[in-house]
Amino acid sequence: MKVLILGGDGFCGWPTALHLSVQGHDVTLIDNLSRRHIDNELGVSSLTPISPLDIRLAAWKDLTGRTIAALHMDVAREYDRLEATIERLAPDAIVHFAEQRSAPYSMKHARAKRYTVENNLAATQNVLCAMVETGIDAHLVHLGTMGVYGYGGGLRIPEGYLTVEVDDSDGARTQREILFPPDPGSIYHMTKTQDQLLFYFYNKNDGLRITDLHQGVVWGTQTRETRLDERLINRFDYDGDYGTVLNRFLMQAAVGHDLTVHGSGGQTRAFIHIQDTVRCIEMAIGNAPAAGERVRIYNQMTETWRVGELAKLVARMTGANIANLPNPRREAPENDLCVDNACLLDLGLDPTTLRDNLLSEIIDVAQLYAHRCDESRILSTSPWVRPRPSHAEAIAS
Ligand code: NAD
Ligand code: USQ
Repeated sequence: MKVLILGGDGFCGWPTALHLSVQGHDVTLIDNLSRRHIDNELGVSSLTPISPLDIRLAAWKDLTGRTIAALHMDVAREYDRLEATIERLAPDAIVHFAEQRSAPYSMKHARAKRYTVENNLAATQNVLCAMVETGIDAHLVHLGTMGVYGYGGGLRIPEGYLTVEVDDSDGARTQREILFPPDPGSIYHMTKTQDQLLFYFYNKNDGLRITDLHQGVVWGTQTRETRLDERLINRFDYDGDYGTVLNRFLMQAAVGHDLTVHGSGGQTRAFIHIQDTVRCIEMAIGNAPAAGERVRIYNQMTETWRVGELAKLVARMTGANIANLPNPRREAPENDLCVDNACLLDLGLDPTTLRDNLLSEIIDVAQLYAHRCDESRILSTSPWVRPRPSHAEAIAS
């Protein structure tokens, strides 16, 4: 299959490019390196020493004989080039990772909020528009997020669609399937809820074939392919904006920092290991929707954990201290989360769950590169709520 990967230099996109290449797919990736630029802007860098993209690609060719083509392109701002590229390559599948993905960064300041909305919505809109204008019948696989649903509310979260019973125009009760009501908790998550509407429209109006993968928090760093050589190593974000919770706890334990639990740690989230991410994408592109099918939505997660329980697990393994810090986010201090993930399990996903040996592997990686950690950048400080007196009173009541 010809596969175009948008955002192929990122944490999920790079291992996906290697995984699909090793499966025999003809892979081209596009990236504008904005993630590396944001690291420069924030004055942080991946804990692992990620190579420049051209070195990564040359190493892959040296080691496997396989070529991955790459284009430096801004999917949100270079529409004409994107359309011409899709026309020229005529991909069978397009995997879309090319969005600003940090919730804390998206709440950091006005510029980051506006950038996140403009970048993410324009990127998704441009891909969809280019698919229609070129007439290329590719299958679009998009990385969405579990956060579109708002983490629970006491319901078992279905895979995208909710069956509701409503009155019809004759007053009789009737059942309808609707998109699960969106309930985003950050500007970033809000862009993913808006992506869903773009997919709904382009699928209904233009018949585009789309799979939206509502992914949980990804943990781990290496996959089978990125482990082959240090030049292929995957990024490991640990800073207060881009580091995600379990990887942060594991690296914090490795460098002797307290584990930074926000609030009581009662927040429950869905998780998936990076090896399962790449496998899920392989399965999604291998099982494209039929012509005329509505947008497929899969919940791409394998287990749920309370943040505080994760901290206790890491503390038990390593002897690290747990610090319950004031929560910079506006989020429920505690929630239950029950998620239906039958679609990917039915396609053959064999979940990689939290196991000591995998957790230890991440601690080993973190210890190996601990000298690259800037401990002053560990705490998460991007504020969800600005000091507006009337609003603060409303929240308090
Ligand atoms: P990442 O930031 O590491 O990778 C995204 C890549 O896209 C980066 O290399 C960036 O340079 C590129 N990019 C961004 N905007 C672009 C643009 N306009 N044009 C071209 N390239 C652009 O993020 P990630 O962790 O790999 O996440 C990938 C996708 O998966 C995101 O859409 C994210 O929302 C989703 N996701 C990630 C996680 C997670 O825990 N990492 C969990 C759920 C969903
Ligand atoms: N948390 C802590 N301590 C920390 C970091 C985080 O207690 O040091 C808490 C947060 O307050 C939050 C939870 O852990 O309650 C998860 O935070 P996170 O940073 O691991 O994940 P999140 O901001 O939700 O975003 C990540 C990815 C995003 C993806 C999302 C999937 O960055 O791209 O969409 O996970 S999900 O959470 O399922 O929506």
